[in-house]
Amino acid sequence: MAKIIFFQDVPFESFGLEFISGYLKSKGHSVDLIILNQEPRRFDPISYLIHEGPDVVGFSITTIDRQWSTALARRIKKEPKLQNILTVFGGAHPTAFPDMIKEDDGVDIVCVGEGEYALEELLSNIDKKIKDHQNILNLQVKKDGRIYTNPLRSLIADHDSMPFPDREIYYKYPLLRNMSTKKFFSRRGCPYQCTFCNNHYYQKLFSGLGKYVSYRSPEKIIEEIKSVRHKYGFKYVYLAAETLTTNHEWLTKFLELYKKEICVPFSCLSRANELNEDIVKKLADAGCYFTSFGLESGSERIRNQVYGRNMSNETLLKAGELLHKHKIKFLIHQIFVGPTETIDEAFETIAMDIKMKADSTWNTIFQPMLGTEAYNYCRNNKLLASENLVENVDSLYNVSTLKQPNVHEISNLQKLVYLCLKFPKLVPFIRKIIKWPCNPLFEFVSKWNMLISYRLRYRLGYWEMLKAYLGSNKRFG
Ligand code: B12
Ligand code: SF4
Repeated sequence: MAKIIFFQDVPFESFGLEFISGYLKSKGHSVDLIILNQEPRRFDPISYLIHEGPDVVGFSITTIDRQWSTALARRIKKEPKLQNILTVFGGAHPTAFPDMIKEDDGVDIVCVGEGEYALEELLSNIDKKIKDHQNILNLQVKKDGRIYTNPLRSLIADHDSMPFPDREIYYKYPLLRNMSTKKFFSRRGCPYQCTFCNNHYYQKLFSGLGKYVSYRSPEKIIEEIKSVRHKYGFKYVYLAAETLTTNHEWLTKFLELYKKEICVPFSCLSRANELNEDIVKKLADAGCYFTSFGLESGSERIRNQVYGRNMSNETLLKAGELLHKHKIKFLIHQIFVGPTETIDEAFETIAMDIKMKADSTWNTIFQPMLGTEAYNYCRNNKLLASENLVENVDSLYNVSTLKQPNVHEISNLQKLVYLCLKFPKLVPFIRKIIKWPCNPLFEFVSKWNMLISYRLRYRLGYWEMLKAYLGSNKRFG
């Protein structure tokens, strides 16, 4: 049977790859994954591939992965002993920007949207010695210098009938296997239209192809949690979906089952407008110790007009109160250097953090992601410092790709949020020092904040926290 090897640069579990691997293995194909920074120093991907002889090499990439992944693909394509290997790219970046196939000569195939069926068809073709893959739905295929573009197939409708995500490909690495928190994925898609996120254009891209927001059944997730507990064990559970709290009926059923059958403390993502007294109480009652949600900006103008969040300060403050009341700790996600954001508006974010008494904050610098409305807004308003920066950026925490007043000051503020939240009296002083050049002290405060947030979410011990941090520094998220 055909063999595929995926490459990833740093250690985190990609649900996309776990779902794909589960499905491919159920059809008899051989799947492996290499996490480059978890291999010994002398590890050479090219020698490894020559030794293993896969048919396909796969990359699941977001925009920040474009550089390292296409560089490796180019090396593969140049190696005379690897001429039969096909390189396939899928995930958020190729879905938003399939044209990468034209720009990167190391890329043979890109997948737009879900990859389970498309990859299986490709591997089955290989098994049958079929060399033409130009007609596989969801794929764009390069052959003899021509690009063949195919329509999209329907979205997977019945997730319960699919195999469980395959964790084996990740858990051969002790760092991931031994994490005391294990993650579970409950649904695909998100119904909101925040302008900086991929979901609004996915909703358009997949319109007419089935339900964009689709849930696994509570029973099936509980079954998966039990099987992971039995096989690998865990102390805590992280229920990862863009937001767990959208559908109250589904959630109520899930929480009842969870409490009865699993009864282990868990954390989740939520959205402030989805939290009312009833649901927060149910979450707490079922063992939720931590949730995180987006404030994004303390300025209602930036939050609602620029980011399309459609959420008032009052809603956010109410959510904070309820979480405090029911003793669920919370982290606030927020974005600095948003398009047209002023210094005063950035300080409105700090004021909201303090008012809400957030337990922690997760602070990124705005990046206009290809395909999003926010990207178009920046391009149309000539806010992009360079069109290319967007594709070449490899961190969301340090560099703004916008040209507008106060980028320097607000980028510094993004690094000092921790101090503002812990010592509100320092805010006037921080207003002054953000004019200084960025320096190791600012960087340290920012890193410390990330460590603390990570520890809080996953209930890590200090040692576990440090190991996880060092392992995934660049993609901490
Ligand atoms: C969970 C999640 C994470 C997790 C896991 C990341 C991962 N790569 O799986 C963590 C917390 C680690 C994370 C980190 C980051 N994330 Co994130 N994350 C998500 C989230 C909320 C869900 C992803 C998911 O699991 N979906 C469910 C699975 C089943 O779908 P999927 O991953 O899309 O995979 C399917 C297809 O894409 C395809 N596919 C995927 N890979 C491949 C590979 C091949 C070869 C093929 C053929 C097909 C294929 O088949 C899969 C199954 O159908 C998405 C939002 C979203 N709606 O996608 C953002 C999202 C992917 N993240 C995003 C970002 C920006 C990041 C970070 C850069 C943030 C940061 N902190 O620095 C890092 C980058 C990490 C990385 N290198 O990938 C952006 C990416 C935008 C872009 N254009 O790049 C998204 C889209 C959110 C947004 N802002 O819009 N993230
Ligand atoms: S709620 Fe979160 S996942 Fe959903 S569209 Fe907004 S930013 Fe994206």
